[in-house]
Amino acid sequence: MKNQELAQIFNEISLYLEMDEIPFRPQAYEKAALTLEGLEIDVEDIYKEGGIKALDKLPGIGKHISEKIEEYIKEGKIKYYEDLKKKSPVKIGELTAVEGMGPKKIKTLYKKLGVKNLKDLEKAAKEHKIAPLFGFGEKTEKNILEGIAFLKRSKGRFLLGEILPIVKEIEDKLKELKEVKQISVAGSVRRKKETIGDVDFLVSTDDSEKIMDFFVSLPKVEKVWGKGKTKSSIRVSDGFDIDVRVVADKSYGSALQYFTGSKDHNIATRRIAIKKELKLNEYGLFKKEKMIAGWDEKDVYEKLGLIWMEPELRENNGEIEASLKNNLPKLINLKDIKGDLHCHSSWNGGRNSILEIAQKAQSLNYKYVGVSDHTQFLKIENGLDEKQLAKQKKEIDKLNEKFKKQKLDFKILQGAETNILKDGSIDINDKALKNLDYAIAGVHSSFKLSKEKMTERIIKAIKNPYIKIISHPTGRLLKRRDEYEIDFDKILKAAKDFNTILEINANPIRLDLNEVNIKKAIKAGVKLSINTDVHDKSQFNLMEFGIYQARRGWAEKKDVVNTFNINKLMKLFK
Ligand code: DGT
Ligand code: CA
Ligand code: CA
Repeated sequence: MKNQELAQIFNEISLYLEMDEIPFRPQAYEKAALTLEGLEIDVEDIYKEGGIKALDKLPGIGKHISEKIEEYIKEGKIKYYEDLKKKSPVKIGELTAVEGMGPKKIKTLYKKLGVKNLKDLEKAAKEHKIAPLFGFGEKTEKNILEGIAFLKRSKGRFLLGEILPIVKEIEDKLKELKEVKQISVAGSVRRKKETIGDVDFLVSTDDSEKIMDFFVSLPKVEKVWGKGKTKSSIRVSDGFDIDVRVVADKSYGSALQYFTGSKDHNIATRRIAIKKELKLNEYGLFKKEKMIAGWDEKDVYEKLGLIWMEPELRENNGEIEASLKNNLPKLINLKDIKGDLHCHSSWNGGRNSILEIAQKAQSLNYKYVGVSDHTQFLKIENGLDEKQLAKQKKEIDKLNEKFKKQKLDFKILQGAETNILKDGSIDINDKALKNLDYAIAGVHSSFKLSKEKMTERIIKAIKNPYIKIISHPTGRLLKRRDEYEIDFDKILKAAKDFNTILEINANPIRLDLNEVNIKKAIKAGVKLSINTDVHDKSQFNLMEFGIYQARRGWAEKKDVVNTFNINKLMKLFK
């Protein structure tokens, strides 16, 4: 899907134009970005079917912008945007990467302090020039410094969610080449790690030159780091690097094993080979000089006396031992999911009505969906009060009635995402909670309490009998914000004692719990729920990333409550 990439570009164009004080056009680009963000269908498909005229018909998109979209689809970039980027003194992409830095702040800081890039921003904050500005203050200044520090620590890594759609696109293009015999992505992308250093492709072919020529001239290529017969490296316009390695067919399996990694997993497999007096490398598995495996990855593992294991497990965290004992987990799959329990509707500022959410969930073959709008404390998100929740229930009951008449095997559940206040109390009374099918609670404020206070705060919410799920339990934002400090073991114990479910938030920027905590939760007998936290029905497809994360934490179907059928789920909520 190019929609989100284009939306991002249009937002940046809007900001560049605004800084140049060009009238009207910034709003036009902003509007186009908004349309693209909310679009269910791939713009590329719209274009392929109806050409530029079909783009023109989209709300908020006129002739001028349609042309830009066409250019992006055809060329992989937009010259107008590249020129603006080059011409503008302000590095917008760099600045928006800092948590809390939006277009308005960037514009003000540029105008008042001449902040053009990350370095300027850090300098201005350190010299306390930002705090006195109107609309900023001490706290913002401190947050900016922390945001920069965090960015430095996670520098050079990209979110799986940003990278995967682009990887799939490039993979599809390579697949079209008739010279390609086999192809796979390898490395951390194949292992579905939450952040990615670089992308690794593996190709088997008899005509390496053809592959490499094609690869280094992909439309997105910005730099070619190197081009050889067996390895080439490029940087794409999205900022990350891709390696391609070419091997002969007979080595494809062992090369896939090697380049999938992780490095620690490889060290362990090689050690096993040595013990058996074998030699394992990317070219094959050898006994003396004779190759005994290499064509096929599964075969390589089996000749080592191991059972093949899913790439998500290959971190040398016990998977080798489990494989030797034939004790590998049977990992959860996307198709096991029967519903989504964390969705926001237009009742609290989401884009879609409850009916639209339900229909989208039905189209995914879900059997239920939980509408869980924010409650009153979150004013910026139009949190609902007791009365509104009661009114919402009527709407939900009516829809469920209708589905029943239509003999649809589908139910909307009424949840709510409540707020765990600073002292651990919930921002809405028990009476309101009691009328819901289930309630979620999450921390949305005061992130910087001491470890003790934060742990106590969350445990207090866990103990509330109406709270069934804790949303995004560690509060991290990948590449932006660390987890808040908590004693996770204590939280697990409370969750177990009070039968409270912990969420794996499927949004690629959150993905908490991490894999270590997921594994711990399963071991402690705590149930999990994989939720997308959608504010727009197009985000339902983020479930995929929650599944990857769950798999990295060794989760099976039975560990995840939204694989249960509705009766079993409701019993759990009782
Ligand atoms: P990344 O790119 O930082 O997200 O992580 P990876 O795992 O994709 O690492 P990368 O791209 O450096 O290398 C790809 C795979 O190649 C890696 O997972 C395992 C293998 N590999 C690379 N360097 C070594 C090494 O020094 N020893 C061993 N045994 N394997 C290696
Ligand atoms: Ca890599
Ligand atoms: Ca690499």
